[in-house]
Amino acid sequence: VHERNESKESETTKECFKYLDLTSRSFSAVIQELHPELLIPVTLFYLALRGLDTIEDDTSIPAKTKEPLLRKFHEILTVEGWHFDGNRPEEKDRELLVNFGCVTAEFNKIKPEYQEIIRDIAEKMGNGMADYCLNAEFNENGVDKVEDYDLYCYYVAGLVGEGLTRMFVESKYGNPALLDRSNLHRSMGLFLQKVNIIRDVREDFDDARKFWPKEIWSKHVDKFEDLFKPEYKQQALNCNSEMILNALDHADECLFYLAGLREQSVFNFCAIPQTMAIATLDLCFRNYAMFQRNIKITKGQACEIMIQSTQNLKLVTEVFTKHIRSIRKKNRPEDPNYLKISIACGKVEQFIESIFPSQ
Ligand code: PS7
Ligand code: MN
Ligand code: MN
Ligand code: MN
Ligand code: MN
Ligand code: MN
Repeated sequence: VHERNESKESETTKECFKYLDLTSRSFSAVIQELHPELLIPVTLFYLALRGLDTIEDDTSIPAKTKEPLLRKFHEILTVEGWHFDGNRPEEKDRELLVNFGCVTAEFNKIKPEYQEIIRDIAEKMGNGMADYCLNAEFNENGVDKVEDYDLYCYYVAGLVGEGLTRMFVESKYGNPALLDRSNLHRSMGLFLQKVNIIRDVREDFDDARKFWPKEIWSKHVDKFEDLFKPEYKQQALNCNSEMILNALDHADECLFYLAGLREQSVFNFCAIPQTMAIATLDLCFRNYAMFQRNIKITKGQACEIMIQSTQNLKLVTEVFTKHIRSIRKKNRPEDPNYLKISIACGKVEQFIESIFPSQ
């Protein structure tokens, strides 16, 4: 929709886009097509939170260093030249924090209203991350109740939905009514985060991180690690179904949120991750490979989804309908959540039917 004008960009702006490319795979392309008013603010928002997450994810940083870093990260954003080289060398996005000076330099140049939104969300997220990752119980046993799972996802993703919504409204490219619907922007974040946690279960387990709540997995296996043993294949699949059922609950609110967007580049930016997420959920449903290795939708599928997600809401709902039907088809009566999954699919289908009646 819009194109960056590289000839007019400063050196630090170019550096920020370099780190956007290096750290995001999926977000970089959609962010770079945002309306010029939002392009740099959203890029800096992304890089700030990516920096915060790179500190959170690094288990080699001792708690006494990590806690103040997470809690004070929002203050660091305005400290010209601040950077951090305390990540372990293998940490994926270490380079971003080593060269964080380009982010702080650009941060001080954007409209104070955008600075304030980024600062506020980074403060809330950093404190939320600190509460979790410094809790011994969470580190040893993972997430306990579904309520704790929702709160963790709210800190790392629901808050991103809030911050982006505030930016859209600030720029006048978002409907101010969206600000009063906190359940909607929270669902936008939670749906993405939950799909990420479902899909990455194997990778996270290999890193000794458990995000699936005990309240759910304990209904299927005695120990979390049993999910990865071939003799518990059916239990693992049923547990996965219950996690997917939990995530599906957010799908209708995501579509409702998308229905409130008017500007095309903002719509595309918001819609693409959501259609990718529903396609990923479909790929994961009753797919045992998830417990053995990392799975991903194919490049071809991703391309097709991108095209369908950058037109209008009708085509976006068609992507959702296609994957909801596919989930329904794979649903099995032997699954303890068979009925609930069928009802959850029905709820999404009915919502779509209410906005686009078939006759
Ligand atoms: C500011 C665009 C559009 C209203 C870095 C976009 C990690 C799922 O942990 O690398 O490496 O497996 O796949 C993004 C709502 C957040 C939620 C969250 C900031 C949608 C730091 C995305 C992204 C709100 C915490 C994927 C939340 O990362 O995960 C901007 C509206 C960052 C959004 C993390 C995860 C993002 C995530 P990991 P990924
Ligand atoms: Mn993290
Ligand atoms: Mn991460
Ligand atoms: Mn990551
Ligand atoms: Mn993940
Ligand atoms: Mn990832």
